[in-house]
Amino acid sequence: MPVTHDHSYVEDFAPGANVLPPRAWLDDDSAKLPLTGEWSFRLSPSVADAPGDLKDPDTSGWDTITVPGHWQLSGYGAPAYTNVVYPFPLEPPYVPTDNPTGDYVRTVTIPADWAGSRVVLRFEGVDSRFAVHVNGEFVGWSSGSRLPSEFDLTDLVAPGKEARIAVRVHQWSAGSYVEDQDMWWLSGIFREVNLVALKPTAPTDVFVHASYDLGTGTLKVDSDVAGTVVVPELDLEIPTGVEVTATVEPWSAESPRLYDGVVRTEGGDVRLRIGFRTVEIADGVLTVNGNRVLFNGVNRHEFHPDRGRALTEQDMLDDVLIMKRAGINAVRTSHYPPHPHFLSLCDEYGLYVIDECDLETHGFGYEPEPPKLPNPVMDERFRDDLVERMRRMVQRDKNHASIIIWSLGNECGMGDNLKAMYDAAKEIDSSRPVHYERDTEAEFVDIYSRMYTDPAGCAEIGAGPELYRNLPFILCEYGHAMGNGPGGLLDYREVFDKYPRCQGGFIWEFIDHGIRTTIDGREVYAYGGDFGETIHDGNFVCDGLLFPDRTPSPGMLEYIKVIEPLRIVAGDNGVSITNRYEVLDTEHLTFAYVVEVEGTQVASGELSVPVIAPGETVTVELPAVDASRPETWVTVTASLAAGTSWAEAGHRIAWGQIRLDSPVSVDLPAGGAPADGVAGVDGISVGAVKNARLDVWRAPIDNDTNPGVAAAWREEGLHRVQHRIVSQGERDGAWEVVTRTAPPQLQWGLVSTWRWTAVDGGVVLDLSVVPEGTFPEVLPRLGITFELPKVSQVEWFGTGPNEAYVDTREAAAVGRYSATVAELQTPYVRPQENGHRIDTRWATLDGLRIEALGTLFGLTVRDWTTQALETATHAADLVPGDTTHVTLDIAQTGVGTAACGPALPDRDKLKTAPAKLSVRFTSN
Ligand code: IPT
Repeated sequence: MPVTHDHSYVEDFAPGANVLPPRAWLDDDSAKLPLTGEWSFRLSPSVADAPGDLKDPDTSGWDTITVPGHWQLSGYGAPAYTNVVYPFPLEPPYVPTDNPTGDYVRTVTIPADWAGSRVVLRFEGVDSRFAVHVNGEFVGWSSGSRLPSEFDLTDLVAPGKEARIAVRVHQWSAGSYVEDQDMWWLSGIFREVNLVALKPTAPTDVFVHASYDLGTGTLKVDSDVAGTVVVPELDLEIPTGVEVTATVEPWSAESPRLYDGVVRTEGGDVRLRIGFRTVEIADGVLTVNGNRVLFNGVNRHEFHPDRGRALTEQDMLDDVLIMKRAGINAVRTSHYPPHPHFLSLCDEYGLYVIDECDLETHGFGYEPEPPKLPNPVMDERFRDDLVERMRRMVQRDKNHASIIIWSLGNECGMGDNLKAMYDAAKEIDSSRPVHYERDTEAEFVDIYSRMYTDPAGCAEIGAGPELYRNLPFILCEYGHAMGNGPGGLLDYREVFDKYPRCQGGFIWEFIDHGIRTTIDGREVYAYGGDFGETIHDGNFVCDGLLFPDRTPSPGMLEYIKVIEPLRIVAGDNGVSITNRYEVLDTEHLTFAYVVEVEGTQVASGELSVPVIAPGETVTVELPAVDASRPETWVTVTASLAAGTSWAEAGHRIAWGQIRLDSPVSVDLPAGGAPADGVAGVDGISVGAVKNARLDVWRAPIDNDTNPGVAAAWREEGLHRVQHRIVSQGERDGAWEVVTRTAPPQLQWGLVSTWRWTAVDGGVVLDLSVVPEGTFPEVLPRLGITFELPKVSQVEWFGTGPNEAYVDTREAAAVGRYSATVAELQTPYVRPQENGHRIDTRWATLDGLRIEALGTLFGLTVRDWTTQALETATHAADLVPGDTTHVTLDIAQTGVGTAACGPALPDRDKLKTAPAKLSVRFTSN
């Protein structure tokens, strides 16, 4: 079929054509006809193939598709993931001719009572560029995937008559050059579409200005159609455009006080939810209502494993509730404005928002020099589009109390277009500061921002008011949560606590973007490459605190503990409790204590704690307990006294654990007769223990792989060591086996002496390991591994209930726990080392009891080998066999965040050195 359609708009630098000026998202009385649901749909593989029949398409042979949605998740084409790189050649504004193009057609009847109103067709989000035809006429086109677009159809439709709407959506466009965010490329009409009737007598744009100062709120509501502003709770009734003051309670993330208001006009009402709050920057500190804000934030992409970025309101609520329950107080909407409903939820439940524009051009590089192409933010041809994107976001979102900062976008380098965006934002709204991280010298931004700086680097900024114009400093991204991690979060918190200017940060990122699909008959969460992409970035798309199904990963539990609003630690003669809230005292909390001896509860009760004001610390005496028994621990918990909109009464807000006894070192048992049948490295027979060997390898975690740590370990041969029995025989009352563990070809080794001593009901192993030769400086782990016939239940006394490593142990409490082997595994989307429980005192694995004598061990139990874990590409690849594999670590290297961030600090590395382990094996 000949192409009669003009597609030149696909490669146009402009933001759109015939699009109405941007305005605020309003809860108003305008009649709406939702166009969600089924549309006729046809996908053409390229623009060249897209039929030229849009004026009057015959849709009889077409499929149907559900709007909102992505066509790649509705059975057409496939998702593709890249982080920085563009999946098409860089030659703006051109895009490949093989440009999947989806046609959506739907017929609606314009309600008869819309006569006299302007009829507007509103799209909340279409990826990436689209043209609209109505009743055979070309209406216009727009771009900016995560921004709304409106078209005036008044002259093309008639009330009471049918209107045929045809929307042609292109996967790639000139707009794709500025939408290079780290996420799946997913196309289509993925947010709602509405037909709206705008009465000439009703407002179409309203701007609420509501500030707060020392008990007084100042309110002014501008409206394009004059009316009366009514706030019943404040007894206010004032004309639009007039400023008034009243005694109010302020809005903040912790106390999200909203006042219902309404703008009354002849043509209808606009409902308002007014939050009085003032954002200010003075002396290097950003304040809300005069209080320093500490951002305990996350970067949130919109994601659902089945729906992609087409979220339901329930998905959005789920995210908000998860955040509130976790103590998260801030969201950066990386890297585009979210669905407007999400922002309304942030107003209502209380979350500070950095609203970020739909902009990233990472693949061009930050400062490209000729002959490289300029980055679009330096390229004048993109300016109108970029400035318009900023205006569209600020106009849409300006009435949300939760938004306290605008952000220009992410990872574009520097260029004049950014300054123009900054100016455009300020022209509309001067009340909010503007953020942009790549303004690395703080030339024009209002907040100094970095990503992935190490704690020492943050401290340097904190200690140097002369740096970066003494602007408030945030980490817009840190604590990269890919796979097992992030480790070392406490180090950041200490810096944020010490320097007022260091105002916290936003973990990268909230959720893993694994797409639920089936590979080889097994359900998996797919990542880059799983859909046959020729260019992709693998599992870098799975770097969230939540797994794709929104269950928390251990990283989330760790973050919850690190940011908790109370600090509960040992104090002089009791427990010291610090209130770290911004505005709340502790009146809404109840305190309780539990005393346990070796994990068994011996006392519990309520703890009477005086009301603690923000920033204050109290020390409370603990009830008298007999602290003579080993492993006597008291756990103090603060919980919600009453239910809130986001959690039930009893929800845990903070906790702390204090050891009451003084740990004593345990005497190692004296030697006895040799254990029967102990055969050293080839398999000892303590009960059913088989194949005890020294273990130095872990299935590399993402934080080992990406910075090349794992590659260096492989160079040292750590992944393929061999074992040799050097000698064995009875010696000094024990069966002594000397082994040497070493990799092929290399000359270093670990010489281990295994002394097995029979004791009542079992055997004691005293292991000592001595490195020799030019050994690697750091080991992934050092311990022993052995096999058992399939174990069903594991009980242990140590840290838990979740996995804990040397740098991710804040959320782990000392206690007695029980789990199946399956429950001990953490299902990272790409399998890797997991499930370690640091500082285990003893464990029982069905009939076998293992007890630490002296140094505690790290416990790992799995139904597959480390090698199986290492070679699996998705969690579903791991299938239990008949054998359970147990590792007792003397120590293990920490996990860190090096997949994107600073290298693991030396402190958390396991340095190769002589080491010892003593454990008793008995039948349970
Ligand atoms: C940083 C990006 O801003 C973010 O979108 C994401 O890609 C993250 O990295 C990695 O997951 S950019 C990085 C080069 C510091």
